[in-house]
Amino acid sequence: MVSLLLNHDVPQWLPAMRAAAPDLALRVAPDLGNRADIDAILTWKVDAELLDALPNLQLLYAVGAGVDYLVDLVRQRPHLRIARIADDAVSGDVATLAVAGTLQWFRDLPQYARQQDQHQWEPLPVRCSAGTTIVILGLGRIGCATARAFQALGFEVCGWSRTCRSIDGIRTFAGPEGLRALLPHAQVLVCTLPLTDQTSGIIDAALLASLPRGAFVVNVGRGAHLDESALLAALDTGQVSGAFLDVFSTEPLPAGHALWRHPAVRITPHVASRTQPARVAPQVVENLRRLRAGEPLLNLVDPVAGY
Ligand code: OXD
Repeated sequence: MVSLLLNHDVPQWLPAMRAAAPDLALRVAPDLGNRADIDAILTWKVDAELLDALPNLQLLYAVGAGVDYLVDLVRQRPHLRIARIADDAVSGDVATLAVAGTLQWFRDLPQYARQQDQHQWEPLPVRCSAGTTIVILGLGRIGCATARAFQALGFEVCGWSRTCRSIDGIRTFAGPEGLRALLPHAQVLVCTLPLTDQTSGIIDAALLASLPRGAFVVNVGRGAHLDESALLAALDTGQVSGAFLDVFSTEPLPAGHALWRHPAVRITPHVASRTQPARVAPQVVENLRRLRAGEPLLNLVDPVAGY
């Protein structure tokens, strides 16, 4: 068996990996033991120095939903590969938060909470999901799960991705032209994109100006997708009527940041999903078996595309 270095949430991962593969040779960072033995590292963010200290390292196992933290490291070290976890529970959890963040705005729950504080019975106009268009940016596993979740609630759902994707029952668009065509219809814009050189800063002032007036913005991708100053400006003019943000350009979101106190912004502290080690340890073990056997690995990241 190959040797795996655990470099993330050891209290959860160690028992999960032991249960899935009792014979697996495990190391727990920072105790590397004989560094030359280590073939793979299971990690979220990782220091370049650690990778460079492991002469026989071949594989980075990414535990997070996004792999942008690892891609540059691997581009500079072409002998390394990245495998990612593939788990519908993770995509489902991100979808759930995107839907929850949207619905609280869509059904005026903050306003009703304020009214409840005052014992006020004052019905607001009811918005109808049929006829409301949700645009999902990114049609990977998470984007598809999110599109399906909104679709199940009766919204009109359209999806956008860099390259053409066809998804049963969802209208899909691709490339810059597809995005330009779609934005004027996006009453709700949900970002589930991977962070790459192409998608960094994609939600900028020009994009926000292309949305229908009063649109709602959801970001469960990465903070760097969104120009936060442009969002604040668009909120102040009413071009955007609200936002739900789980990710930020700086995390934790600095105390005193204007987003904290904007009344139309709802914030969660990067909690869209957490990989459950016990669920996914068997797929990690299978990939380590393949690594040892020289067989093709599953769920590899393309370092050129960045996801
Ligand atoms: C992520 C995660 O990649 O939280 O953002 O898993």
